[in-house]
Amino acid sequence: MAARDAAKRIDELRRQIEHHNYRYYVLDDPEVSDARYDALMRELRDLEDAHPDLVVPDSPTQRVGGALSREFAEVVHAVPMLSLDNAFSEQDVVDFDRRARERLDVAAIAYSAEPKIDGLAISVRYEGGRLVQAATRGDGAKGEDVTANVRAIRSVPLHLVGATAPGVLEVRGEVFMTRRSFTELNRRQEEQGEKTFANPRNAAAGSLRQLDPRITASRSLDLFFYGIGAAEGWHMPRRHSEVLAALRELGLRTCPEIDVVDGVQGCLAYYERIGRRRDSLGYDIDGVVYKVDRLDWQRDLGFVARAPRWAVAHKFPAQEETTTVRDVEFQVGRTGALTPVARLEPVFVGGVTVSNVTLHNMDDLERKDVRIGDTVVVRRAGDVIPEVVRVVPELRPKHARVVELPKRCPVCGSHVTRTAGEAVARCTGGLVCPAQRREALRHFASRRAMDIEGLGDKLVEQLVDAGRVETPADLYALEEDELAGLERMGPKSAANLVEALERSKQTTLPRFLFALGIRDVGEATALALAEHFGGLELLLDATVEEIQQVRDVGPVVAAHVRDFFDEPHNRKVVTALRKAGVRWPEGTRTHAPAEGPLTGEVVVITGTLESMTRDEARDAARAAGATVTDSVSRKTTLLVTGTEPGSKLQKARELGVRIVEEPGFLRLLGRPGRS
Ligand code: 9MJ
Repeated sequence: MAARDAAKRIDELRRQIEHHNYRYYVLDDPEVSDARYDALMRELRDLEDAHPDLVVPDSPTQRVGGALSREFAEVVHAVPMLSLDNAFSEQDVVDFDRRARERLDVAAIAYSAEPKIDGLAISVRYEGGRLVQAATRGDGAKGEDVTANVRAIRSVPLHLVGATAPGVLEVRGEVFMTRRSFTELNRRQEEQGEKTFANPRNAAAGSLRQLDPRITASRSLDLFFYGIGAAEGWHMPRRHSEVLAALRELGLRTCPEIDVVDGVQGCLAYYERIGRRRDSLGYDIDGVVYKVDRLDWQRDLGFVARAPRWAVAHKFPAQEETTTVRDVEFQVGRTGALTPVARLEPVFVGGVTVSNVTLHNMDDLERKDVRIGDTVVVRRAGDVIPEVVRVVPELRPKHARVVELPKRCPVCGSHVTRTAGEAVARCTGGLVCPAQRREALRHFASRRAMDIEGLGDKLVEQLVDAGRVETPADLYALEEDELAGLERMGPKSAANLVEALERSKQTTLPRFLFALGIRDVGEATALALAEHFGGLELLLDATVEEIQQVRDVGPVVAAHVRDFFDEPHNRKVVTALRKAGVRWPEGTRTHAPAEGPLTGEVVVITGTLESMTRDEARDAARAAGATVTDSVSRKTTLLVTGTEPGSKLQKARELGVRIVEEPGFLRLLGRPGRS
């Protein structure tokens, strides 16, 4: 291409690219796809490569320059950059508004209400429409020259839009990083073994203060403008809100959440509104700013020290604070899981005082390397449960103590196990641990376990609260008289319960094993264990390897079984239960005869059946020789469907499992008829 044509095309491309930047960043309304935009940039770059003499510093291709060799130069702000007074309560805002009205001698003030972006204040100077300088706030009077880096921020125009640019315009705004860019940056940093940033603000600061603008360019910073400093040759509007509108027309991006509100009530309503949306904005804000909208009133109000009397920052409660870890204790949950909980020096964060915070499990605690005595960053965002974000290693005292998993349960003294590959540590005293008592008793009495009719959740709770029952064995010592005295129990139901307890003693080994509540031992596993060992004695003394011989039992479940019976407390309860008269026919295969019409089938039952309950259907299938499981897998050979079968049917179809409906199932059982 001839030089003349090239110059023309280059000019055109630059104008188009700047226009698309404006549409994208300021209006948030792009006209072209990213691909089209990239194609324009590529064409411009190619042309400039072919005609190096046509390259100018403020071409869109020249945003990112080479590295600075020295420190940042000092910049004296033509008009000092302000700081804001803070309001920490509604009362502070009410007082601010009252003082302003009294000084102005007016009844009501309209305010520009703006999110307070949690970033770094910056001043950008345009001369004749061209970006010539950008500086940090510094001490307000002078800052650092970060022009090369601010040029690398894509939402900052290198040229102002429109034919009549002001002679001089210094605009003020906040540089920040979106949460998404922050997460992405930290991911990259981690991948490359570089240090990660604690929060988006630090990441933005670290990225802006790079001597090499190529690094800044790679870190996706953003910028919202919110005011002006020096202005020459500019028609000054009458209101702050009009200044913001004028900035947008010049191609300068402002925060879309900014609004004009009436009086202090309007301010507080805005605060509530933005506060509710705080977590969904995509960037961090630490409060809202109210500015008297009329500029003549701003002038009348003036300044105290360096803060204006016409603006105030209404802060949100901080979402992150530091405090120290006094101790770490372990709580035991209903299922025996041990949870480390940090006891903190109480700290006010996210609007509440936090003195305890869960560390979830040992993996989490070890990954964060939390030690007793450490200083930690605690975060509470919105209604989310407070958490320890990280330790501040620089503040770790010499005597900081590593947290160790207790060998014994802090509640019942039983052994604690932590299976390799599992994050959670557990108390093995399933039958005796008070923390697990209710759950254990409920399970023990349930229909598929010992089937103690009349012993519901409420009653279990009453008996435990009254201290009458600690382990399942204690159930069998309950007497009619004392039961009759309990709330909502009459003599009749007491007699019924004692009878049900008596009846439950005659059980089967699979039911008994299931009733013990051994971790991961469901009905199918209990049955398999019972069939394999034939009786309890052999199982009690079996090694992990021997237990693993049982059908469908892997190393993890085998370890749970072994741990359970290794715990003396549990064995004592088993002995006590047998002493109380709990018995089963030894050596027989109670539920699964070796042969039947469904021998070899692995059956799943789903949906509602008409002629029997699902439990009855499972028993019938087992009695017919089938193995019954809960979920459809590759091993499943037969799916029995009732009405509303749900997702299991879909899965079975995908796996090509044979599917029968109720009549077909009854035929297979050898009892067709009804239906
Ligand atoms: C922030 N940080 O978003 C001001 N700010 O006005 C807004 N900061 C400010 N305004 C005068 N929206 C001094 C600082």
